[in-house]
Amino acid sequence: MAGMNLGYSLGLLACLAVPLTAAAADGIGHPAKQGENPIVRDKFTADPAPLVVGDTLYLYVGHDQAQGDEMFNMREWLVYSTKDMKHWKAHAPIMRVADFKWAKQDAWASQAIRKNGKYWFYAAVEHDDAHPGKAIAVAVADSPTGPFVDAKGSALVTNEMTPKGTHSWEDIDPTVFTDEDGTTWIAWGNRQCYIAKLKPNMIEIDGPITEITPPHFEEGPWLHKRGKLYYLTYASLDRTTQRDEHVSYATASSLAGPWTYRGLLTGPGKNSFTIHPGIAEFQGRWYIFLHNASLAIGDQNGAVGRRSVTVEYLDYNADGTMKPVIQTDDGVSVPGQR
Ligand code: FUB
Repeated sequence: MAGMNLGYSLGLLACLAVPLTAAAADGIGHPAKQGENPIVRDKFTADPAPLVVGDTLYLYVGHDQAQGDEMFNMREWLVYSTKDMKHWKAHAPIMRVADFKWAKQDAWASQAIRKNGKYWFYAAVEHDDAHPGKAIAVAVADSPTGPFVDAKGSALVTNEMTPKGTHSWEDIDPTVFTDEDGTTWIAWGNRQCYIAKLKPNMIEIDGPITEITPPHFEEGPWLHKRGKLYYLTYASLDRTTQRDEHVSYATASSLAGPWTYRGLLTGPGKNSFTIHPGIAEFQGRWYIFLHNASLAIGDQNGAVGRRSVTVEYLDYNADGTMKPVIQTDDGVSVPGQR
């Protein structure tokens, strides 16, 4: 999102008239064909972050509430759940940015993880004037649907902790992953990508913060592992050839790196400058969640700050590389090809 052109976003507002698919009575305004994209149709949602707990996949999202030509207006995080990837249940909002007393605004990208019987929620917010710039918050709950409360009473990461960064909103979009040895790692960033370990208490950084910025890194990193390979998937922007963010990825044989750039995974999200990957294995199949701005709700068109989460199957080649993902309207309503 860095360097985004406001004139461009205003232009988008003028041309994004997409009819709303008829809503059904399942609480998320879903179309008749379960599993189609976008997943949620009665609210604008962005920055999807899946978490699998037993037979249920929980999907954490930011609530896009931009009005008119506002760029972003995000005040709370929502969670949805499914047991079959087709029928989704809406739960109460899990947290508002105002629940972090030290934060000013911006319920930006987040991810939840389970550890030691608790659910830990990491999220990007705007810090108050005590530590100007974006920051990473951590909250905790006993259940994946909350209620989540501020776990630390202060930021986990502030702008001063990454002094070599090129701008004040670099500390956004946390992704968390617990390795085989039980250590939880956190990666985040915008234009610069950082990685660090978390202490066992989950609310403090343990040791150094290392910069690992892969080619064309923009924001939205997501860590996952399949077999012996670690993946760092992220929103990318080749500023010489691309207008909107795509998704690219890198792989490594250890979270400490080195990371090998593997190229593009997806194209841009329809009508959206931003895109944001979230990856999970659920019931024997891999999925990638993304967002686009193709949905209209009433008289509100999709826009830079009115996005909608989607899901696609994610498949791998024999060498562990991920097969390119084509973004579809069908989503997982159809069997998909491996
Ligand atoms: O949703 C606000 C910001 O836009 C996120 O933090 C970025 O990943 C981008 O999607």
